[in-house]
Amino acid sequence: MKAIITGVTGQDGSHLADLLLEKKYEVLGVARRCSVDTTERIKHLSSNNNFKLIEGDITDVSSVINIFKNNDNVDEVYNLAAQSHVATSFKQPALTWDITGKGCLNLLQALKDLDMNHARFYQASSSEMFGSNYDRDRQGGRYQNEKTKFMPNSPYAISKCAAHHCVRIFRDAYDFHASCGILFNHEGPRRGEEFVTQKIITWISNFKRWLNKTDSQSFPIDYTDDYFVVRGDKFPRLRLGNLDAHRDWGYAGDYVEAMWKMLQEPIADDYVICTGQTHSIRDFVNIAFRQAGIEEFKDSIVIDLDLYRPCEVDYLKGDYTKAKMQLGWEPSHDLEGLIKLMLDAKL
Ligand code: NAP
Ligand code: G4F
Repeated sequence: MKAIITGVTGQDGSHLADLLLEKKYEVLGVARRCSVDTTERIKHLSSNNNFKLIEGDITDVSSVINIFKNNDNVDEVYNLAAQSHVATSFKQPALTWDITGKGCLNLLQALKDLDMNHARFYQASSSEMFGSNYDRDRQGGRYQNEKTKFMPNSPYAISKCAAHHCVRIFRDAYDFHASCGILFNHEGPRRGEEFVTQKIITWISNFKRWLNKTDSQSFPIDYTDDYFVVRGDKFPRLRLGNLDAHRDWGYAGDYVEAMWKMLQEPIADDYVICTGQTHSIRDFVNIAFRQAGIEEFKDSIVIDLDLYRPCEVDYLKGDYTKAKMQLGWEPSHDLEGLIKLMLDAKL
């Protein structure tokens, strides 16, 4: 089997490449040219003969066409490439649209024009598409599943909705085997440091190192508005935005397994992938500080209004019943386990 992965240098792309290589696939990873090395997450694959990096950018139609023309026997295409940072999408909305929205159309249209709809297609849709919407269960609890209507709240989410509907149209109109995974937040040691979970975990590990270095057992810790200070040695306090938003956080390694399972189904379809549990950012902070043994510092976080978003997604809690029934998929990590995994990797 041969697969193409766009976004292979990202968190999910690197996990998916590992999974497909384990399953004896030939994997082609698409990476765009950059002035610095972006291949940290796939360094361990550099000597694997079944893995090849190819240069390409999904906003550049001719580069997409060339990739497919040169690999017209490809069995599966996974589109994971995106400008995936929601806050950035408010600052660079048109770029986000070009990559996260139109990029998906470029891939589908190229496959169609090249008569390559034999290749099964996966699109990385997102729980961000639900925005401020949810349904209620019999007890009044809020949740989102495949039937919940999208109400996007950011340029990123709008772009993902457009891509999601493109997939549906190519499935219905041109007989593509194309599936969307509506994935809720998923994290792990390979998560980028600009996302809130890894930002907190990275800060904790640096702070603990600083505490050890300064011999803070013997000397008192002073606080300024922005820093901890021990004997003139300063360490920046953790600055966060909205701590009240709720997210359904799972482990990225589990979620790429679901992507692969979707493409093995005889009929293409869309699936919600999540844990079914929700926690606030404040809960995440509390658990992480406790697990790291620095609970007494958890109230020293600086709330930075500049880190609030113009529009927020307040509450995400998924229902993965369909994925469980049809794909036999279930998450393996709860939030405690996920935080432990991320802390162990950093510490
Ligand atoms: P990520 O770490 O930000 O990775 C994004 C990848 O896209 C990177 O490899 C990036 O390459 C690549 N990319 C960006 N622009 C590109 C372009 N123009 N052409 C080709 N490649 C480009 O994201 P992730 O967390 O792995 O997420 C994977 C996908 O799932 C994304 O589409 C994301 O929107 C979606 N998603 C993620 C989550 C989550 O919680 N992680 C949840 C739902 C959906 P560079 O290394 O060059 O930047
Ligand atoms: O970690 P985040 O940046 O993830 P967000 O916005 O939920 O998006 C992630 O999950 C989506 C799936 O639902 C993906 F589609 C998307 O690509 C991405 O992977 O922020 C989580 C929450 C937000 O409510 C944000 O306002 O944390 C809040 N937050 C509070 N302080 C912060 C910060 N987020 C970031 N990034 N940095 C902060 O300092």
